Amino acid sequence: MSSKPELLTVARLAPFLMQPLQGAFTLHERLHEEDPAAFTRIAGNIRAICGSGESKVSAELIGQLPALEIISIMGVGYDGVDVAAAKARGVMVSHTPDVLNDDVADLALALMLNVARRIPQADQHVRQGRWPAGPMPLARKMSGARLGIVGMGRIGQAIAARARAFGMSIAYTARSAKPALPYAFHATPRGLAAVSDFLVVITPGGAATRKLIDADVLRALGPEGYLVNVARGSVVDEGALITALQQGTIAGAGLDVFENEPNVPEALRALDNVVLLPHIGSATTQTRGAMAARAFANLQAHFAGTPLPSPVPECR
Ligand code: 8YV
Repeated sequence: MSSKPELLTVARLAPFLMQPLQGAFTLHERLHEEDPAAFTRIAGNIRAICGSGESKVSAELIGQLPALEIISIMGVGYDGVDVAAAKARGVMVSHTPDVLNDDVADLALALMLNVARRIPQADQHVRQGRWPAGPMPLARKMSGARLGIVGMGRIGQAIAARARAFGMSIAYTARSAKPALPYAFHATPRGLAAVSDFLVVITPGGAATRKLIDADVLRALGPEGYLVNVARGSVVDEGALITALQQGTIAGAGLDVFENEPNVPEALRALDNVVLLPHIGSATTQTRGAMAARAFANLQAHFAGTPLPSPVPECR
């Protein structure tokens, strides 16, 4: 019999996380989904869960695991975890903030440039041999434009720092103003959208921000405005966004996240004024390696009885 703690994975985890996990734990890989009957037999032994930012860890799953002590998420977002249910049971929840700030901020700027300068279409213009027949239509300048950031946390601030180098004016909305920052605060996304050329969404997902960006906000952004979402699909009303893009209510959108990943509505895929990415905000070798190391370090610390490097705020 192994004396290693038993751990349930609730996502397809990268090999560079699976390898250390295999060394330290007896793993049950997504057994709750793969083989529910076998899962029921071993559920009482599970002491840890490891998943990704998109993983669902419901109150029901937590309820099936009487020996559960910790949920380690490899991601900064943990909106799929029922933290209240975990806390009620004394189960710790950890995540991996900070190490992905650069990558997600880089990607936000890339999406802004790609959608405004129509870089995917320009690439196609060359590849498909259309250049000799004539130039591309002119695009939209990004430098010097007005940027509105929805959510001014660590990644929001990293986006703002980059946008400053582009000479953009920066404003934001958040739960509360951050007087230490040199950016204009707006109380609502609608008010912010009305004074923005680019509206970038980088707020946590979950019930508090569900469909925060709705038809009203998009109308305020207007026909010259671009929406970029590198947060969670749930923050944007996807149906309202598709209508706004189809009708020219806004100029375009750059999206790394969607309501029902990995499924992206056909209506969105059919549009020419969007750039669509498969949730790659943190997807570099360097950053995913750092996230995996942190997710593992949280587990190690827990089972060593030492403080976790990065518990979620609710568990601090
Ligand atoms: C990843 C993310 O998609 O950190 C998050 O919240 O959404 C992403 O970085 C994923 O969690 C990687 O495991």
